Amino acid sequence: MKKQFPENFWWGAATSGPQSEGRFNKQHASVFDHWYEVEPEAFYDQVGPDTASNFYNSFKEDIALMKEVGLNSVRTSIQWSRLIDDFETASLNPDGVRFYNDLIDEFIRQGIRPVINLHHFDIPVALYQQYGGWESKHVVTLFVKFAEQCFNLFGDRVTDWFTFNEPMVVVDGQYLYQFHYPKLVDGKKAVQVAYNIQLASAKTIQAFRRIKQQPASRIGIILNLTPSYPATNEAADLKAAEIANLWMNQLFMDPSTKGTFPPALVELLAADGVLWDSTPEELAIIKDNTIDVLGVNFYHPHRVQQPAVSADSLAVDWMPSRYFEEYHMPGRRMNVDKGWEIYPQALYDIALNIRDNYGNLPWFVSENGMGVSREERFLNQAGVIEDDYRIQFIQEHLYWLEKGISEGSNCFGYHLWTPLDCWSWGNAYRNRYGLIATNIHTQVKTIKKSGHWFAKTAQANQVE
Ligand code: BGP
Repeated sequence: MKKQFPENFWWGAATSGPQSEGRFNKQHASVFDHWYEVEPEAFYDQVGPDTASNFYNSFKEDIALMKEVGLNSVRTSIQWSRLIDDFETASLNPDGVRFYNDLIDEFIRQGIRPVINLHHFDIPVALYQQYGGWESKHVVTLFVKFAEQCFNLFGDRVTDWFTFNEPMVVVDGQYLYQFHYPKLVDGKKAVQVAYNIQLASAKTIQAFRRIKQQPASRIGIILNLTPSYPATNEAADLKAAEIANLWMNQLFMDPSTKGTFPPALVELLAADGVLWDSTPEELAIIKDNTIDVLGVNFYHPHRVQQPAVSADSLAVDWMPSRYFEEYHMPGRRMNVDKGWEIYPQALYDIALNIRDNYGNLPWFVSENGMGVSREERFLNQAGVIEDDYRIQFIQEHLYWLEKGISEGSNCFGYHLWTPLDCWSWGNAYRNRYGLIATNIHTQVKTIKKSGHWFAKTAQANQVE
């Protein structure tokens, strides 16, 4: 059955500066440039952010391909370490200014709305080395200065801004579960980092409202929402799911939209002795500077259960996962290459949750996608990757999204991760997500079957 989407729906895709551009300005390194320099063997195929998908050199041709696959909007990010020369004063690097100006102009020239995000995990490594990165409130101040430069430089053309992509991944990856450099395990720091990022987001929104150049401009945050479903209806599993949702979803969602952290989470952290340092002035800034618009990255849900070992018996460093653990639900549908469950209905649950519990604020799917390895297996004789699994994945997610919209959820767009196969910290180039294939040796780009399908779907503004 055909499902029609609202008028002016955003049909788009998302990428980020560090994952697509390649290293063009060597004066400063982001944390990922540094990680790749010191530990290249950590990355599949040893392809790194120095090359990525060569977007810096080929952005004009790449944007033409994005147009061809039907995108009317694209999100990317501005790299702090590329735009800024001196992080303390936020003086500008001319190469960075030129590149991002040209990039934004080119998107607009080709009829694609540029959606700009300011932080995609890519803090300059110098700010780690000097201040401990997001552990420091001084870094919060420096980030706002960088953001102000972006609003002043590009705010005459860019109307859609986001402060952070997936702040939870910084907390989890860098401070708890060791999947992002520098791979620490420190619950106390993790909690402070979460707070500092939320503060940085609110202060950036405050600055944006002071200096925004166009009345229609708006700003938000991008959160990876992972609905946590309990293994059973028993009280202990329900409790585990409640805490998982508080930590993984509400920690950023509530202060970003309502201006306050969820009281149940604050109580839990305080009882565990890991609550952040905050001041009344900071909390007032968070309260007064909520978002205009929300981006939701959705890949997979969580299934959780009560942990086998009770929280009290764990004398180790504080970890949120002492209150919940993953439940391997029998029969769940998996993307085996990535190890993530495929459960499109969660997008409907998210849509109704935003409608019912978050004032039905405007939102869009800012990432959703399917990473598959060795896609050359699916090359046909004409040299096109026949990625029917990706088409099916998108179709199913759009089906549930449209159902949420038709029941009143205020969703205005769907962005796939990602336009061009690109690099990532967790994955390098192992699993490919793009509508357009990138040959990492030649940097030749070829539209996949899903790209042709996406163009038709966007054009019709409907999915079958
Ligand atoms: C999201 C990130 C993206 C992207 C994606 C796919 O969490 O915002 O940057 O990388 O996940 O993940 P991966 O590349 O690790 O498979």
